Amino acid sequence: MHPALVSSRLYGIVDLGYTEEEELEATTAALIGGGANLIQLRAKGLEKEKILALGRRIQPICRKTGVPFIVNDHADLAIELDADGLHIGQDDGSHDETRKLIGTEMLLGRSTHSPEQARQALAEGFDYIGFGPLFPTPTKQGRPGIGLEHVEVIQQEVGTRIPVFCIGGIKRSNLPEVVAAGARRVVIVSDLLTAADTTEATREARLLLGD
Ligand code: TZP
Ligand code: MG
Repeated sequence: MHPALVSSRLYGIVDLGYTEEEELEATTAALIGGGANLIQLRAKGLEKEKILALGRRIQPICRKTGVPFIVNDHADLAIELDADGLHIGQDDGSHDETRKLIGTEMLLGRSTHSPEQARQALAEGFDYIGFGPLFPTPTKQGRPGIGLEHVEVIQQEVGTRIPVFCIGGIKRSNLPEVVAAGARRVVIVSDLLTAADTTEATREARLLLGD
């Protein structure tokens, strides 16, 4: 397991679908302050120049606090921003061709939507995976929830080798159920970003994840 990820439990995403541009630094700091162990910049539909500018504001905060900064989708932007990692989806190319672009140092994560895809990502050599959406979520429209039934087996088979972050519709309110189903690590987007106090919400999520 990548050393930077061994103790990771909660993966926070600064998603421009929820976060106002002016709030970028404050939201990043709030997620980190509350205990998020990784930060991703996700800006679906924005132009690359724009994402680059946003990334330049987030990256230094992550660097200063020692929290890995992950860029969604764009290998070139991850390189340009001197990010700690890149996250790609099922349709964004193979592990090997992406690894060639970003070099050996950066973390490389993959979204997976089934047990087969999770096993495949481990076999290909990804550093971590997202597994879900567990529940349908407005943050990723058009994808059915895969439910909790495979969480335990994937945590055992894949999650003991590389971090498995369960994702999709996870909230503080259902987190106990997700943990009881076998999840050890999670990504939570909207529940943290729409909370009245993101720092406090993040802290609560960390507590609910347990030791
Ligand atoms: N990939 C699978 S579900 C999802 C992504 C990016 C969105 C998760 O967001 P939320 O708001 O925590 O459901
Ligand atoms: Mg993608």
